[in-house]
Amino acid sequence: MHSNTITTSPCSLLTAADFAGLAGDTVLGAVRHSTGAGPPRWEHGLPVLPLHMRRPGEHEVVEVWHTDGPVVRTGEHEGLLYAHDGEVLFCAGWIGPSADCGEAAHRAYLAAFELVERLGYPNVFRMWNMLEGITDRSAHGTEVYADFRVGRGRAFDERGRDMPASTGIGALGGGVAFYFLAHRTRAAVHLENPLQRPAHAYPSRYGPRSPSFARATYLASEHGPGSLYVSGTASILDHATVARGDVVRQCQVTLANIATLIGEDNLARHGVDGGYRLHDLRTVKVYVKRPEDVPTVTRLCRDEFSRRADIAVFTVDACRPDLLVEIEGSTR
Ligand code: 3EB
Repeated sequence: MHSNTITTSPCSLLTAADFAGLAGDTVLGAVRHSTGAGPPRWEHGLPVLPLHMRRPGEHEVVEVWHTDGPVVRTGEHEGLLYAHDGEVLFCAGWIGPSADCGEAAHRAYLAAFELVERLGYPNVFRMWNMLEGITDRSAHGTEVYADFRVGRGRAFDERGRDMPASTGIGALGGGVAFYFLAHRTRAAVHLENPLQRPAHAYPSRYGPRSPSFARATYLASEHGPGSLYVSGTASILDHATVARGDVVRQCQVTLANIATLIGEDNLARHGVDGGYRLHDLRTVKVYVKRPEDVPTVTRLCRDEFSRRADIAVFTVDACRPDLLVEIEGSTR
């Protein structure tokens, strides 16, 4: 359906040692899921975001966004570190610990939108938001995740921007951090899931401002299959959490949600030819609330996804206290 030539940036999930051994010229940017967080920094001239997503004893997972572009340019804009290769932009930012992350999220997202417009990568197609104490109360007595949604939502409204695929998930420390990918052209299709109410239309009982994200984003390619980016997906049907307290069923509902989202019927509904199955997701990140559920969830996911998929499991909270598991993924 799209005639633009698009290359996308494949992702892999590596150990720190494998990351250290990579040829630098294949990397656009990276996220270190480690035991400490902080502002994005330069490593070998490329932007790297350290996130506190691992517990003591868990090995670091490095999420690497690759490039085959011959020239990677880098820069900094209001604390955001970025790299771009002529097609894709990787950008990372850190809000850090604060009494109210809403105002900071508003500023950070406005800076991000300003950057992508100025650099000519207007199409933000995937974003991640990691929030320490996501379900805690902030100094205002409101929920941290609610404060964040309000600030982020205002930035989307003020700039009239499309809502892309996203993850909004807990972190073990470091306040709020985020990173995103943007494309030079506009050939992105933001997908909704017929089994789930669009997040921006959740009822107000979940808080003051519905979250601003799509269930997935599809990028077409002239040369072959496109790329699909699936948002953090949970055991939510319509707007309600289902299978409270039952991690096996939550995992099954989540996987079924993703299967419906990426399947042929739903893509056709959005004007996209073809369809995907769980086996086609080659980079998968799984978030599990309770450490004791990790073996069960890992086994269920290994059974459903391809043996060729990179799968990483993180033990962090999701945005609703009753969500025990959340899963995201992308094709390559
Ligand atoms: C949900 O479906 C679970 O705020 O960016 C999933 C993906 C969730 C993204 C976000 C939140 C976000 O509502 C939570």
